[in-house]
Amino acid sequence: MKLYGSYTSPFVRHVRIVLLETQQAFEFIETDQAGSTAKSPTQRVPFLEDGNIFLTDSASITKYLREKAGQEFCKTAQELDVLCLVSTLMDATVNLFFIKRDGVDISAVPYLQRQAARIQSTLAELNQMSWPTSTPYNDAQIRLACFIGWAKFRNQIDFSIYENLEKFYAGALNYGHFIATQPPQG
Ligand SMILES: N[C@@H](CCC(=O)N[C@@H](CS)C(=O)NCC(=O)O)C(=O)O
Repeated sequence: MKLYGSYTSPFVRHVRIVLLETQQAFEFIETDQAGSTAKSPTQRVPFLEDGNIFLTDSASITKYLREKAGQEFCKTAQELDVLCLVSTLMDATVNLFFIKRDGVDISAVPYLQRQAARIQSTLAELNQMSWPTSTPYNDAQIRLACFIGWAKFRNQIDFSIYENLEKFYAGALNYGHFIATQPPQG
């Protein structure tokens, strides 16, 4: 099984944690933008090859790996909805990060302002939910921890007003597979 990705992507980190949790052997192929453009129609990472299976999104990859290991992926519609909220948040924040890196002033573009507002309203909603402070974590929770780790690593969000999320993240920092997959420091 080959996982294509980067060590900084929060989407890829979620998949790497699932691989560690389910103890499945895999080859990690570090892939930059040129590599994802050449190999995946989404031109994004992660993507996964397993024999003749080819998957292009972290959610379908996670479902595949859980089911391959005899586990469930998002047991309820509610858990799936929380995972979708985190995915939307992650997608909008990563998108703004790349756009800002290209030198665009996001305050000058109305749709990018909408993206920024979506990030804040989703964070506020997630901050009101109840989150565990230790393992076991479900996939929506693992994904949220990956998002917060990435947003801090890239200095994209000030979490000081999201106390509940900070508390959740502090707990996740004690989780072995989360520690083992952190983005390269320095
Ligand atoms: N929906 C995708 C999103 C993946 C994604 O946005 N990956 C980012 C890295 S964090 C990427 O490859 N971005 C490159 C680009 O947008 O060109 C998933 O869940 O796998």
